[in-house]
Amino acid sequence: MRATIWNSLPLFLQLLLQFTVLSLSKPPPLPLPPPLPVLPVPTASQLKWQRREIIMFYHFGVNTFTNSEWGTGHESPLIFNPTALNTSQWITAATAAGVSLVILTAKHHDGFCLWPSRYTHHSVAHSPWMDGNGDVVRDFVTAASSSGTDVGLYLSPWDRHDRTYGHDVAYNEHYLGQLYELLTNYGKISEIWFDGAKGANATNMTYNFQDWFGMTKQLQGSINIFSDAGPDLRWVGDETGAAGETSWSLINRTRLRIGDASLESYLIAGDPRGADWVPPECDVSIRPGWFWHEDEKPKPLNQLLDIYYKSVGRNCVLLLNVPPNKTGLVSDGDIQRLREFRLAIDTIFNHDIAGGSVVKASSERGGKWGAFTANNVADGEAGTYWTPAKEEKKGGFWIELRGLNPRSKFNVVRIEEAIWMGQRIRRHRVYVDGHVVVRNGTTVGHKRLYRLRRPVAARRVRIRILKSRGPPLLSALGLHFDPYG
Ligand code: FUL
Repeated sequence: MRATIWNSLPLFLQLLLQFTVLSLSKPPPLPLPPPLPVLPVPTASQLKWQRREIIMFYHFGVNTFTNSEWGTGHESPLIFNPTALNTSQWITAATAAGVSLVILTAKHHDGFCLWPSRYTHHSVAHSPWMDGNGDVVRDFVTAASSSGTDVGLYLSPWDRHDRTYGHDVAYNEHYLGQLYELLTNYGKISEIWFDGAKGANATNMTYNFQDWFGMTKQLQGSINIFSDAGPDLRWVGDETGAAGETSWSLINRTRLRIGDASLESYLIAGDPRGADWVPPECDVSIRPGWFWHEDEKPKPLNQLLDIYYKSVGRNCVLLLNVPPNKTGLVSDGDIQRLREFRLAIDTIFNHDIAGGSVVKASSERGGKWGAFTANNVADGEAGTYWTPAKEEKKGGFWIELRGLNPRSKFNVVRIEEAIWMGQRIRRHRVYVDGHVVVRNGTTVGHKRLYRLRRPVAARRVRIRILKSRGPPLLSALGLHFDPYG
């Protein structure tokens, strides 16, 4: 019966019906997967470190009591006597500033150890503090872990106290012995600082860095090793808290040498052809000195904000030093400044004028129903990104925020790359309502912040990417108002 009705239909209707049934039963098209990464890419530990944005340093030791920056190594341990040392107070100061990783100078150049190292008499064990039974490193890691804060340690290679210094085998053994104590007795250590500094007249000494790095990774698998030459994090090349306008996480590790001042400009900029992912860390002190001095004061808020824009806003992590004082506490003035600093950052960045706006791009990988649409840059999700479908012949790739509220003024532009897929952007330009506001932009990286000269109101903001290592991947584009300028 059914066949009879079917056969009685005209042929064209039969074909049309067959075609409709077939196309309705076809499975929906599969979404395009992400594009290939552009190597090198960060490790999980490097990525975690980068997302912290601000971390904290504590310089504390005999210098705190002698009003000096570089101790001689001849200080008596008897001078180390903080009357009210409270590492929980240090950590509270850090968490109030939004910091999730804190680094302590376990041993500075003077060789005095803040833990009772069995390889020296020059330590807290021979000081009057807690009758020689104290351990600042222990107190520090305990206070940090009870607030969920990660810990890093600084162990100065240059040691002006130990008699083995200058004897290559003996001192490398001594150093490895101390490093072993720190990496095995204090739980998880997230960062280790191998400082390249030494005085011009320092005794000649060859450090066996490869032995140190090897043992460190063996004992703490997820640690990040910092030094002038990485292997995981590199010095930014200055101590002013400012990265370069061009700031690559890529570099060629084979070109680096610890303590070589001639490499500073290479360290600052990094290298777009670098084979290794070794991102820059910007270390700077909240005060003029690294150690506490009675007559010094914390930097004003606007200077700290400037540092933030020039470090975090240039693809770096800011390592901010806050030196505890003679009593063993972070001074009230520094705590107050840290609070103001956090409040200022939150005030500026918690409100994004671009949030939820319409976003258009030169093209979108997988089309407008794909997973890589332009809207991803304004969805508030760190893990999504826009990437184009194809090469653009003229003018490069572009992405544009549209339909912005012309009454909402902004003076900060924030651009973020999906760096877990490789750092790519080499040259870009920023336009506000068709006018160029940033002409010679270079790298972006984890975060690029531009402070405009004055607040503007606009309907459109466009980023043009003129040169890139492979197709660009933008994870965020934000517009903010900074009232502190
Ligand atoms: C430098 C050292 O000489 C300073 O005293 C300070 O520790 C700074 C973080 O690194 O190289």
